[in-house]
Amino acid sequence: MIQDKKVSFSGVQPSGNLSIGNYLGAIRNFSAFSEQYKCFYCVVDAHAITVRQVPADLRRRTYETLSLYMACGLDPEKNTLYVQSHVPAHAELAWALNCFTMFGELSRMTQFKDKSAKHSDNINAGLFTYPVLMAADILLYQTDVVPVGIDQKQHVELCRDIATRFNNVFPDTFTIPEPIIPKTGMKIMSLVEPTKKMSKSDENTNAVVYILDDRDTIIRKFKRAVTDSDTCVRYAEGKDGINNLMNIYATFTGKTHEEIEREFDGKGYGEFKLAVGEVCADAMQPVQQKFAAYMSDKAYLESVMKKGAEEASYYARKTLSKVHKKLGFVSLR
Ligand code: AQP
Repeated sequence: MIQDKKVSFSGVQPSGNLSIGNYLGAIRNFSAFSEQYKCFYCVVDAHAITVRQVPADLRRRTYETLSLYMACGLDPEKNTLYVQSHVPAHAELAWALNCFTMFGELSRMTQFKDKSAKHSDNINAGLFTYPVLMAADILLYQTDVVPVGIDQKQHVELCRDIATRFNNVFPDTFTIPEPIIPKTGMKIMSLVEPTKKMSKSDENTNAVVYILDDRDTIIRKFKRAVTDSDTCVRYAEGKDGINNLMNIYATFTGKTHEEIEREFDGKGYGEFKLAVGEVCADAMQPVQQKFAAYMSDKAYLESVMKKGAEEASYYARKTLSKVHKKLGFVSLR
């Protein structure tokens, strides 16, 4: 609890142009917590370097991700918005937590398996211990809830295990967090390989709809989305492409699968795909306009980063000092 409020924490990596997966699975849900919770939303640049990044791109995307947070409705006066590398306590707590995390646990993480297969030339220790840094991100703020897409559920569960293990040795150190997974939009799939998650770092840009894609590009990508040889818009096993498009349409419109099936009864896939593209483009337009305004004011963005880093550091240092004291580190006053 901070100031009698429960705490919400989440983050997004500036590892590519943000996708509608990041938007529907995570960012658009963040602002729902702003009134009732003390919210920390972080641009997790330290996580991004587990995969090689072009430094200039990483720097630009850090500003862009912060701008997107605000364009999606996060008010920096009501939420602590900051950049992970500006708060060194994240890396410091991660070290301590590494010593409470088992090799076997990290070996079982599906994201590690996927990313090490994808980046077989660079299976670095950071990629392996990524979930420990994520646990530190969360536990530093005595977080109660973590709004994330379902792909991150396994990491939040590991975070809970690490915190519980630490608390068993040193009672009352960490709050045990709960993942909050949205009912719809929890896993948006690739438009080209709909059995695979839509990822911002996918090399095939047709597989991903980016938040900042223009209207024509969004509609073109949906028109080309892989479907099946059936012609009927219905949610069913084996219809991964259509199921994904129905989920995207449902998440943007709030309609159920049954309502969507009725709406497109007797209509072909072409008409349905166009409708999905249009609702997505309509939803992205105001976000894009606000994004452009924020990006044109770098000084303002830096002032938000600075204020956020100061606020976050204040709470992070409190937890870190508690941890160091419990571990037996000597503190100098
Ligand atoms: N396809 C998705 N559907 C629903 N939610 C998603 N998220 C990511 N992809 C989808 C959610 O977005 C938040 C931020 O994710 P991240 O940047 O920390 O990393 P990620 O989960 O690894 O996302 P990407 O897009 O796949 O990034 P890359 O390509 O760099 O690995 C998280 O809450 C995540 O669940």
